[in-house]
Amino acid sequence: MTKQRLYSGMQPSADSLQIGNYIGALLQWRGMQEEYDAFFSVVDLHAITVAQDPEHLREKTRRTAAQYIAAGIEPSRSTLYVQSHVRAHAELAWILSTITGFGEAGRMTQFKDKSQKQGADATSVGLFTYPILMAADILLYQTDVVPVGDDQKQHVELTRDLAERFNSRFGDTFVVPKPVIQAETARIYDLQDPTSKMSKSAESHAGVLWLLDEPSVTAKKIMRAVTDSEGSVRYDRSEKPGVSNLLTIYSALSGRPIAEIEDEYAGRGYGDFKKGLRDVVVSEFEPVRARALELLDDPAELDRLLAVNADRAAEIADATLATVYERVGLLRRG
Ligand code: AQP
Repeated sequence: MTKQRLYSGMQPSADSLQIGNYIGALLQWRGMQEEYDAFFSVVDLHAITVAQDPEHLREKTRRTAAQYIAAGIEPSRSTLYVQSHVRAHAELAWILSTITGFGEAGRMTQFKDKSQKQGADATSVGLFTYPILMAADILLYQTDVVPVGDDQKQHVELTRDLAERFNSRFGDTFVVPKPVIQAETARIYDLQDPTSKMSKSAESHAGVLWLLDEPSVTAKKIMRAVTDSEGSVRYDRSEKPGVSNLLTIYSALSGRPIAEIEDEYAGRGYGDFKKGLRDVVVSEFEPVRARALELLDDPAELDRLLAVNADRAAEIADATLATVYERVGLLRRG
């Protein structure tokens, strides 16, 4: 039986990924790559929807790819590539933008939130059309499933609408993909502000656990994580967001149920609990960090791997794009 196809990606928006990216995305991707024909991209074209320093962007793109591999995404099994290496993404995004309603794109809540924060003049048209580029990413590969966080669900819904609209106007062309929404238990919050999602672009780094941080820095951040005055290790998302977040991380990385961890630390203080968590996180991150740094020591080899994977991706993407051009009625060059 042929495997279903899966597509997902991350923006190279920081030098290191954070533990939310690791638990919420990379661990799940790693687990899915056997069952699916998986495509994982570093979405650099999405990253430039906010201003980037060119040299730094190149570096962040390599670093993101290295961390995918270090976390267990195998470039010989899954197709792991850089979005801008496959030209069809930008080309299909243009075609799809011509069948997207202005009002429809304007209803995307992520755009509304981000543009409100930045103000209209600082907001690029690229940020507005971001979901259309994401639709192109997914549809180029005839994707069946898209694992995403809850906040991306609306973008996958738009992708489905565009695929259905194109298919009904121009004839069956795209597979209509389904979102696989990440469990709430995979959502990680900032250690200093445990009601906000941990994010690569957080203003303060004090509550962000970076995959590539030195172990001593990771340890310090965990020991300083915000808790509460109750003193009991108990999961209660609304009343005890700090402790609940630490329990989520502990459980996700150790593979142990939250109730079992609560039992282990019953009657002991937060200090003990945090030390236990520190050991779990540091020992999980250490080999990933070491492998990522090793890969980054040989950028030529990393670039070679990415090029081989981009060729594999382009073969599929170009075939889809050729069909799209044909269906839309673009005159092909003689
Ligand atoms: N805190 C989180 N908990 C669980 N999962 C998370 N992801 C991100 N933060 C958490 C998942 O990681 C992937 C990253 O996708 P992205 O790079 O396109 O951007 P994002 O979702 O907006 O992630 P960040 O880290 O917050 O990046 P910036 O700051 O650049 O916007 C997705 O699968 C996401 O669900």
